[in-house]
Formats: sequence, structure tokens, C-alpha cells
Amino acid sequence: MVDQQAFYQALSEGKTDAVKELTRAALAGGAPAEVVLKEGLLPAMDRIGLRFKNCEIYIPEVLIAARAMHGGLGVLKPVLAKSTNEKTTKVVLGTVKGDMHDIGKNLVGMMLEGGGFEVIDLGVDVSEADFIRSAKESGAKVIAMSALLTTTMVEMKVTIDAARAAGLDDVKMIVGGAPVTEEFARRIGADGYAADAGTVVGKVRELVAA
Ligand code: B1M
Repeated sequence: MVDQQAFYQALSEGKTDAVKELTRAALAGGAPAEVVLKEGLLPAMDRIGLRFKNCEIYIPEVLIAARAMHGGLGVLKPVLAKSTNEKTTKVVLGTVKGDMHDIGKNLVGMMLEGGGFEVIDLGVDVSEADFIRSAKESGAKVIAMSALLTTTMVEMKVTIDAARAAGLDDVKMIVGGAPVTEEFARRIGADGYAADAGTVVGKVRELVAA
């Protein structure tokens, strides 16, 4: 049983140690890591997002909540990732240029690792040149891009066009993030789109198999 209110309370107060402890306790109580994520951490962060949107809290509060969220995700990461030790297909992952949001991207990375992919996480504010260099150097089969801002989602097209121009025709491009839609993905020439971290593994598997 995941105590949603406790997660929200700890996140909103930025109490990283408490978030870690709640995460550990939920796992120890028998909740699967995916459930702790979906019923504990994510709804708590959603509530923070809503309060931010309604101007009830401001960027510093969101930042301390995000930091605490990372603490919880750090506890979940090895549990989500240990479902397989065979890491073969490489995926280059990053949040696009100009965009600093990384919570969703980190979740996507964890899910992909949990799904057996080797994830090369380039972090945030990743330029098209860095995506391309990393894919070339690593022999990655997939470039996965995240964007949270309507002003930065256009960078996905910049990267896709640059990758094609650089001859990376066999590298599949998948995009996602709150403002990104399937229609947008199609329009910019992406090979795939995933709405959330829960569906990204299946989508990447489909792309790699195609
Ligand atoms: Co920002 N921010 N933010 N922010 N922030 C949003 C995104 C916003 C919607 C808030 C709002 O106004 N309601 C708004 C964007 C508006 C828009 O463009 N339409 C916004 C804004 C405006 C800004 C600033 C410009 C604010 C300012 O400075 N005036 C600024 C921009 C900085 C920059 O990036 N250059 C800014 C800054 C920040 C903080 C630094 C304070 C912080 C980020 C901390 C961090 O990431 N380390 C922050 C946060 C936390 C948010 C909100 C509150 C929460 C985002 C989040 O982490 N959600 C957000 C409001 C909201 O979403 N409710 C907001 C939880 C996360 C799990 O969800 O990232 O959507 P999400 O990921 C999901 C899916 O989208 C999907 O899977 C994930 C899990 O299921 N997904 C993928 C994501 N990437 C994917 C990739 C895939 C597939 C699926 O394939 C590759």
C-alpha cells in the first residue's frame, strides 16, 4: 500500500530523505517499483505541478520538490533496472537544446534500462550535434528525445533533420514529453512517439524490431 498523501507531503516540503525512506518502506512492504512510481511519486509530483500552474507555489518550491523526487527515483532505479542483465541495444537519450526539465526524461531512461536497453543519458540541453556524435560513437540504434516546453519541442525536428543529413538513416528517432503529440511526432518525421514512461519500452522495442 502506497501512502500517496505522505509522498505528497514529503515532496512538497522538499524532504529528500523522507521521500527515499517512504520509497524504501513501500518497496519493503511488497509494492512493486512500478506501483510506487505510479501511485506514490508521480501523483505527488502532479499535484506540485498543478499548484505551480495555479501560482500557489513558485519555482524554488518546485525545484526542491524535484530534488526530493530525484531521491525517490534513485531508490527505485536499481529495482526497475534489475529485471534483466542483458543490455544490448543502445539508446541515446536526452532533453533537447534549451530545455532543463529532466524528471520525465530520467523516468524514461529508467524504464528503458529496466526493459533491457543500454541507455546513454546525455542529460539536459542537448544539441543536435551532441545527439549525433553520441549515436555515431556508440553505435546506438535509437535516439530518444524529451521536451517539456512548446518553445523547445521544435529542437526535435532540428535533430531529426540533422541526423538524416549526417547519414544516420538506420537510427530510429523517438520523441515524447508533455507538449509532444503523436501528430507532432509524425509531422516532424520522427519514427515513434510515446506518451509516457510506461509505454516507451514497447515503442522502442517495436522500432528496433522493424
Ligand atoms: Co517547468 N514548465 N519551467 N520547471 N515545469 C512546465 C513544463 C510547465 C507546463 C509549467 C506550467 O506553466 N504549467 C511550463 C511549460 C509551458 C509550455 O511550454 N507549454 C514550464 C515552464 C514555463 C518553465 C520555465 C520557462 C519557467 C520560467 O522560468 N518562467 C522554466 C524553463 C527552464 C528551461 O527548461 N529552460 C521551467 C523550469 C522548471 C524547473 C527548473 C523549476 C523544474 C524542472 C526541474 C527538473 O526537471 N529537474 C520545472 C518543473 C518541475 C515543471 C513541472 C511543474 C513538472 C514537470 C515534471 O517534472 N513533471 C511542469 C508542469 C507540469 O508538467 N505539470 C513544468 C513530472 C514528469 C514525470 O512528467 O516530464 O511530463 P513529464 O514526463 C512524462 C511524459 O511527458 C513522458 O513520460 C514522463 C513520465 O510518464 N515523457 C516522455 C517525457 N519525456 C519523454 C520522452 C519519451 C517518451 C515519453 O520518448 C523519448
